[in-house]
Amino acid sequence: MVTSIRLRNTLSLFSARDCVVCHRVRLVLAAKGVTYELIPVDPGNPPEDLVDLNPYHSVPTLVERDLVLYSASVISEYLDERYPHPPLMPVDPLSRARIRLATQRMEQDWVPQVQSMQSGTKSQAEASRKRMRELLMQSLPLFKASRFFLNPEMSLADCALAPIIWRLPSLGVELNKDLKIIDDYGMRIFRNPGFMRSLTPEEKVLRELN
Ligand SMILES: N[C@@H](CCC(=O)N[C@@H](CS)C(=O)NCC(=O)O)C(=O)O
Repeated sequence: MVTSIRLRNTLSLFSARDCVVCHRVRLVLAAKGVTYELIPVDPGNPPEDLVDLNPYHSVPTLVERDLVLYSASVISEYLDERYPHPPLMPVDPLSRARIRLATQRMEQDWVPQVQSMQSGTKSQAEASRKRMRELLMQSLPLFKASRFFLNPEMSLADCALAPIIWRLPSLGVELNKDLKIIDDYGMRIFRNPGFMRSLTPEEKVLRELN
């Protein structure tokens, strides 16, 4: 139940300042051109409002009047349906299922590596760097297959993936010659003004665009 929270906008997002999962939702909002109130949160010390609204106290959490959503996939799909333009999912069921599955694999396999590189011990971070390089190498054919990930147009899969690619060099995973195709893919998204709008100041400084 919404308690003490007094939100200025109809749409508000509780978000960490540098979080690959929160960034995913900010990128969906930016791609849609939706204005919203950003409520910065330290995930280790969630504010009382967030504790009241979300039983997991996790970010991202989206609030729209009486609606409270958490889990980046649930929020992203809701936003894509609520703000249909531009669409971030293909129309045919097979392509939609492929994009959902790829996004779920990113949540389960890729995001934990990023989080371990950001806040794990030195040996955990090194193991995650190695695992991340393996994941990138294994997925090279998918990056070669189409302009965006598994799709000719930008989709919710790219909103999950681009925040990961953005952080890699700052986490010690260089996109060198072997991975140039992934660097090129990232650049196609990073050069979009919507991507720049999706970044917090803390995330903006993680990379310099040439
Ligand atoms: N499954 C969640 C995971 C998001 C997540 O990992 N959030 C982190 C911050 S980057 C968090 O809120 N951690 C604190 C907690 O879960 O209590 C989602 O998809 O939204």
